[in-house]
Amino acid sequence: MPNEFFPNVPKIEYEGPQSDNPYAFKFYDPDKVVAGKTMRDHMRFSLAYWHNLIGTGADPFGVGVNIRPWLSISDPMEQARARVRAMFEILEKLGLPYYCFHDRDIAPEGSTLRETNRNLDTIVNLMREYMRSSDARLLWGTACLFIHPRFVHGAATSCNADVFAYAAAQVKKAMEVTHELGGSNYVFWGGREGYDTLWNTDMKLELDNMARFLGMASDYAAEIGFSGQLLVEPKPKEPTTHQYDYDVGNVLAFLRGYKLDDRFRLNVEQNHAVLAGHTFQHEIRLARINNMLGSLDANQGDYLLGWDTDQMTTSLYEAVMVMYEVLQAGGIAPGGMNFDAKLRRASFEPDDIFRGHIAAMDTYARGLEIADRMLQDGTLERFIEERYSSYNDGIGKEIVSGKASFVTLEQFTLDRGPIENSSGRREWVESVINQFI
Ligand code: XLS
Ligand code: NI
Ligand code: NI
Repeated sequence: MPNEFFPNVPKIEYEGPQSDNPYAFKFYDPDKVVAGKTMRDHMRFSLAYWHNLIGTGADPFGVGVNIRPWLSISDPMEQARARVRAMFEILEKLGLPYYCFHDRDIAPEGSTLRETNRNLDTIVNLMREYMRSSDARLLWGTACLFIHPRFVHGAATSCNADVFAYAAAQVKKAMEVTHELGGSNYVFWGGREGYDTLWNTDMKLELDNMARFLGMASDYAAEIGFSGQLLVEPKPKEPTTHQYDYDVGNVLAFLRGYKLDDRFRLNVEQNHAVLAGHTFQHEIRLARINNMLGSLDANQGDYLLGWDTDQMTTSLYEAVMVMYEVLQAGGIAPGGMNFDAKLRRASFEPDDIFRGHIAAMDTYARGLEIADRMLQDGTLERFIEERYSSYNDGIGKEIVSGKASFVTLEQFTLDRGPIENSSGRREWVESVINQFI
């Protein structure tokens, strides 16, 4: 077990709910079988390279505060190598089965794309070596098309065709390395694919170009034999005022409109759902019932703040919602639950990386057990079935089987007396959930 950067942190084991050891799981017991699968296989937890290995804790009002020994190494490639060592130490100690990265998280840019690609290859080879003696696998790769100044107007939706070309070349390489590392998915998050004002924007061209870009990307994935899922990650705003991948509903309409919906699924994030004015459950449900649920960015936003705080999930209620949907989707594989989450700025010590992940992993583990008990019990599902039972026969059956028309529905209604409704019982339903929690 590597022990270079976190000498105070042991391998994190399951000790049970009574444990007061901060470096132990209280509820996440990876080998425990729930609903026919181990917790490890249900969750498919993943570490986000950017938040843990790159993030400094800087915010718009203050400088970086995080104590991260590898970040003080001045040679960029040496630092990149140290970050790989630090990542595998975190993965091994937490027993995390997956990780995710942006191309530019793992290796620095050179002066040309050719040089940048060479840097990337060096680090990818190093990662492949580490993966030989580790169980950790790549959940997804992605390309960072938003930090460098060239992406000031976006990437695929930039007004500058040279930038479109650069972005395509960059994504081509990012897909290749994701494939080389055996990635299960590839993610498109349009970091600046949107606009700040329509008064300088050709919206039609930008949307058409985004579709062209995604089409070319999926053609290229097929060309290199990458059979992982291609995922679009919706987000309504930030950094642009209006992001085109606004929410699940918008992305669905976009993909269908451009006939791309059979090539992509969705990577749904809690904080983005909240920013779009939805619950996470709403976004997961909408993706699930349209057979578009691909993977989850498992974090939590602050309901009092209007930006993407990317917090570690500690709300049990949130976790129950998530696992209730995931269980009903039949699982999240080949996607997973990626901790696209950073520690609060005041949690700046290296060991907080472990405490934060333990907190989130335990929260989802409890969420899983609670959701499983809810589904086994079936009270809510029976209530819903009963609530819609008018569609099982009579006029309801005619409606859902497509036999009814406005004429037959008028005939049915014209001479009938008052309609009877029954209560939706929201308060009771929510108290049933509390009984399970
Ligand atoms: C930012 C996004 C980003 C994606 C990966 O808000 O969540 O982190 O998950 O590019
Ligand atoms: Ni994300
Ligand atoms: Ni985010």
